[in-house]
Amino acid sequence: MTSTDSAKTPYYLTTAITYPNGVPHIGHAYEYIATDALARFKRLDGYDVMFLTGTDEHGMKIAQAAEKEGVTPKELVDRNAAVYQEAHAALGISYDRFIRTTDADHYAASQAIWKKMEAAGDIYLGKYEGWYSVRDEAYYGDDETELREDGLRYSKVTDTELTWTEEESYFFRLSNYQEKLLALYAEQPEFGAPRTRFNEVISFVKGGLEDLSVSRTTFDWGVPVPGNDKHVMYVWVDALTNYLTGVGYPDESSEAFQKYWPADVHIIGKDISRFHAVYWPAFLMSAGIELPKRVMIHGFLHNNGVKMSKSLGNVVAPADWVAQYGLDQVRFFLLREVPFGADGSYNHDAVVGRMNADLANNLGNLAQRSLSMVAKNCSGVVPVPGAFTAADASILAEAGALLEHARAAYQVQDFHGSLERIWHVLGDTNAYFADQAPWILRKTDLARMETVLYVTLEVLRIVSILIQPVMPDAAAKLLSVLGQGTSPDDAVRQFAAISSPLAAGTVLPAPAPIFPRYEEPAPVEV
Ligand code: ME8
Repeated sequence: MTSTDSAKTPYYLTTAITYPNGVPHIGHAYEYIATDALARFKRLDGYDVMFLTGTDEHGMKIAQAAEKEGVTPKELVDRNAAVYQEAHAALGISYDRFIRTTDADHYAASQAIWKKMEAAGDIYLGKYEGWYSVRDEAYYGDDETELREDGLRYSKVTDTELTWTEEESYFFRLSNYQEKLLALYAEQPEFGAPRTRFNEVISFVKGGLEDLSVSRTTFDWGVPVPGNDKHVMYVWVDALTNYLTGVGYPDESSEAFQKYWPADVHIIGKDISRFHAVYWPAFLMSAGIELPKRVMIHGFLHNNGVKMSKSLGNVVAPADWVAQYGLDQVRFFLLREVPFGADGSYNHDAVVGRMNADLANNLGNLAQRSLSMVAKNCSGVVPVPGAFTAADASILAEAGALLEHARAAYQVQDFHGSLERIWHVLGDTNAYFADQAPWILRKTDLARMETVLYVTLEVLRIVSILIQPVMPDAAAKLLSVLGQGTSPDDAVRQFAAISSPLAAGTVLPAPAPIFPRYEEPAPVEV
């Protein structure tokens, strides 16, 4: 740690950890990219960021997938964790640690929290009888299940097949936590978001909580229960604990734990809100550990409105998308298209629409047109502006307000809202550029042309700084053609000095197009 780090405010954020029984899809990519954008924003804004992601490697689902393939669970997770790490690299995910729940320090953390819950009197041995979904690694109450025409029982909550399970099991006294959880939700209304999804969690808790079965004896692919090797922990006990392992738990006096815990935000999908906003705070309360500040629940992405599934063959690999459209384009599309928290849909035409309208036209063309005019008519140097007219001042004020807007939006994970506002300002700047017509001023009023070009470049500078978290490569290229440095230190400095205007006299490199239009590949002749 450098001396400057200790002066920075810590910010700890996490994604869910993925089951490595399959391959990553666009839904996973969506969560990684959103969390990554937030991590990048906070780093630029001067925070000391800890960003944790990884794989959830225990449990019956993994054990069954391995058995089907005729490999050991460890072989399966080693192979697939690498696939997930490649996906992270392809998506430009700037995590600080990729945790695997088979990491040795994670066993220690999981057993430590178990012992704390046990010491608090919240764990007892009993017998479990009920409906279990292997797909969800979750138990469902009778009223949450239904018998369907195929003779099988399904979860009404997630549509997954259930099996009747009876075994000796340790239980966690979740029933003791109903009032405490409701008090938490009332005292910290920001604990869960968005409100509609959080309200579903609250109603679930108001409906009454049953004790939770937290161990299994029918397989051994898990963290052993301390003091009883016949049992492994229920996979969610160990999975949720990853957020503690990632910052040094069980060593609560460690520098990492002291600095980063409690987490600022867990970013997760809507299917696992109950685990994060009910079980997790209850486990932590029992163990006497501080609670995370927020659980942000995003929606699901569907392929053209249809749920992704292997059997439908509509699962898109994130790396294929990146190869087809470009990394920054994919990151932008996912965060711009769907308000974070809502469900959304993607298809080829929607991606191309965003690429061509928002990126190539509204941003790329504006940059290309203004910068090539500066190259031709101002000797490639940022011109000195004259007195600003009302139109100039208005557009500069709009751009100048973007940082505060972005800060507020990122604080509540409203990535879509931040991008929407930036593109609104770009739309106004395009209208301004068209109204002012600097290509006509070139013949009639050179000084005025210089002012209009200056104002346009200044908006582009502010926009480039603020789109870095979403489109790091394209933003760096834009900053470079605007004569700005592009090292990580430059980025933090420029962000802090965003309100210092573009310096007239800055020498600009030759402009280069940043966002090419997407052209459909020509049909293959036969
Ligand atoms: O739930 N759209 O892992 P997972 C958007 N191991 N998000 C989606 C999605 C979709 N179509 N499909 C899945 C698990 N997700 C557990 C988490 S955390 C302690 C343990 C999201 O691989 C999903 O909601 O099934 C979750 O946040 C993440 O992808 C991993 O899902």
